[in-house]
Amino acid sequence: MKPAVTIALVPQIRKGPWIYWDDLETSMQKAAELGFPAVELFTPSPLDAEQINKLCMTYGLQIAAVGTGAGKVLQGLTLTDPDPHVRQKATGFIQEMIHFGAQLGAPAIIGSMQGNVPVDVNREQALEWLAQGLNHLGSYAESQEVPLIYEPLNRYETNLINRLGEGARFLNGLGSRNVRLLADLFHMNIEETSLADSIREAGSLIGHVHYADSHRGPMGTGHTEVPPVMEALRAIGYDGYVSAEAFPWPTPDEAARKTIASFRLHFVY
Ligand code: LER
Ligand code: MN
Repeated sequence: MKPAVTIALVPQIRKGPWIYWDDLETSMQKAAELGFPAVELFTPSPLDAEQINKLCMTYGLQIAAVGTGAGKVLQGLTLTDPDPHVRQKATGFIQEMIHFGAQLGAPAIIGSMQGNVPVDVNREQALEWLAQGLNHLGSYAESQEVPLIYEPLNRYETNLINRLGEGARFLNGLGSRNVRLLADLFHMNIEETSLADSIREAGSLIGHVHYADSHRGPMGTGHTEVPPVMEALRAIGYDGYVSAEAFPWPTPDEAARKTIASFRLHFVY
């Protein structure tokens, strides 16, 4: 297991749950100084991968993952839009983000780009559109030698799939075997009966973890019990990233410090 910290470069979502916000290089430098081995990027669109690779070499960092949610926030795209042209544009945008991430050795995450069951569309139809999107994008990611990460979100953000167990059943029914689950501890705190049991049940399907406390502050500031979560991740042999996607409370620097302190308290890495 390896810690990571998020950097968001989308000013329109300034109030969102990401730790660092401002300049990419300054944020990478700060993450490296605190001892993070990796950062996760949330960008409006693909950036220049060569330039980012250079920054990674300068600061000794890896890219843990790239988020695709800007496609929804900035362009209104989702994989379950009733309009086939919008679904196609959503798929195209995610494909570009997969390619961007793959050049950095990082998977792309499908979170809010999954959308919702649209009004006047039945649930089965929406899930079929989601499956089509994930199958196509999972195969594309495979051709780029990265997995694709699918994130169940809490009920206030999607009515498609809210729990890891449902997500696991859905992924097991796909044609593509290259899609993995994201266990976001904040969404799970709202939806799961037990964080640890859900992690154990999802097992090797888990490909990425978002690390935030019960109220989505940095880990250690809320009431999530971290030891059973870590024990479950160890038990399933999880060796991926545990990436701080949390509100920058009280400040980005302080939130990053609290996060790495929590990692150090609960992991040996
Ligand atoms: C959204 O709540 C979230 O958790 C992100 O990782 C996906 O956009
Ligand atoms: Mn998340």
